[in-house]
Amino acid sequence: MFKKILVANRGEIALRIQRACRELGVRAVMVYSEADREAKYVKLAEEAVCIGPASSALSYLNMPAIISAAEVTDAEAIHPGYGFLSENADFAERVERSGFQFIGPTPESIRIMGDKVSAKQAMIKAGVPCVPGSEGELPDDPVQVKRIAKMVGYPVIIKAAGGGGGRGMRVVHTEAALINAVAMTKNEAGAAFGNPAVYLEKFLQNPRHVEIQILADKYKNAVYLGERDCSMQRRHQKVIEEAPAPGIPRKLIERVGDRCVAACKKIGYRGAGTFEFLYEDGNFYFIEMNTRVQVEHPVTEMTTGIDIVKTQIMVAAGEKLPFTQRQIQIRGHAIECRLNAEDAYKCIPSPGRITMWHPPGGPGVRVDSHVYTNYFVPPNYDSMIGKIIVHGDTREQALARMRTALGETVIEGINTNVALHRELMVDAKFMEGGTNIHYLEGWLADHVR
Ligand code: MV4
Repeated sequence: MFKKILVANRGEIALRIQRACRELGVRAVMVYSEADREAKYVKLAEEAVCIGPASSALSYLNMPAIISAAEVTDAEAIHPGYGFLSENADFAERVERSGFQFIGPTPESIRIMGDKVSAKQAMIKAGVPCVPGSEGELPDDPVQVKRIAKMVGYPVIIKAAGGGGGRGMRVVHTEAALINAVAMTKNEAGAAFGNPAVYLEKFLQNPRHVEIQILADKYKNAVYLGERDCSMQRRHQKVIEEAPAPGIPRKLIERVGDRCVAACKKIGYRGAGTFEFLYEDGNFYFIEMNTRVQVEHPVTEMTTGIDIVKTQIMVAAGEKLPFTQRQIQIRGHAIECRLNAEDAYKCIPSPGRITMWHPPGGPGVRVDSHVYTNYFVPPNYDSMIGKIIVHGDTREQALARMRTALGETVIEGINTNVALHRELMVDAKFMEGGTNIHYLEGWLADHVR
């Protein structure tokens, strides 16, 4: 095992990784920007290094500053968390060329999955079900583009190879609009991602977002840890996640999970990863793979009892996966509510000083947050200030525990979305389970006040 690793992130995930290190007996070096001097994990740290000013570009995205921090503190590995440099193949490469272990997949795996065309091609080859479409970059010839779209059937969606997470997409309903839409998406993609390549898919109108968590070691062992339903989102920002996904047959999850595991083995994937799918009318369609730990990993930790962050560190250190697929059991139901420093309904960021922080507790309740009473939420970063995660024997029990937990939660001094979560936990459609990716935006439109 490593003696010391550097945590190249901030906020609740920095604290989460620090906790995993403590359990493993690994020293954690924390990095922080000038805006994060007062963060809890910095105060708790045995070692912390300031890597620059508040601006992300000059601190958490500053590769030389982060690698220098690892050098001066004699760390052996770097954990990138999520966001920032976590899915930057060039960073992973520079980390490894500087003699450190990158806690994540190889730069090559990150690069393949970062290009959505090559990711999809790898998945088709590995037998993972994908959305019907162009099976590669769209050709330049408009006659061929029209032929592909006609075969797939309208509506279609044009997506940038360099996009992902909702960036660089355009829906097309008719052949008359197709060629212009392709040209516009290519132009925007070239400017935004430095890569004008686009591909085409059948546009699914009312899908759910269901993703499969995997873990893999350096010896081609891989397992899946079940699925998460992340359909409750607004503008591609997830708000509530849960596991298992309500109403999806276990046999179907097992079939798709096995394909994800086979794909990991085939491409030599290592570390934690997530296969994102759209789920519609009983079918799974792969869309993207995330090569990092995700915000919503705790719901999977609570239903499997597996510590995903510890396992990431163990497999990066060269250990074998400590469990087989047969040993993984899904128990009960978990729900996560993301706490954001924002207006509950208008979703406008609300940074500032938290004058009172009373997190909930009790059986089956977990709070992952780096904030505390008198903590100042800086305006420079994402507005998420933490997460409440609950576990119960059934979805109904998990919902009851989340209602209780949200009822106990007191956050004063800033606006938060706690009130939104309280309303959603008693919403009839959400309580039923299985709402699609458009549900929350519709709900918010109906609840303007
Ligand atoms: C789609 C789709 C419908 N059909 N692809 C948005 C984010 C990116 N990961 C892929 N996205 C979508 N791809 C096809 N063929 C609808 C979306 C989509 C979406 C997906 C997941 C979660 C929220 C979403 C919100 C709007 C659109």
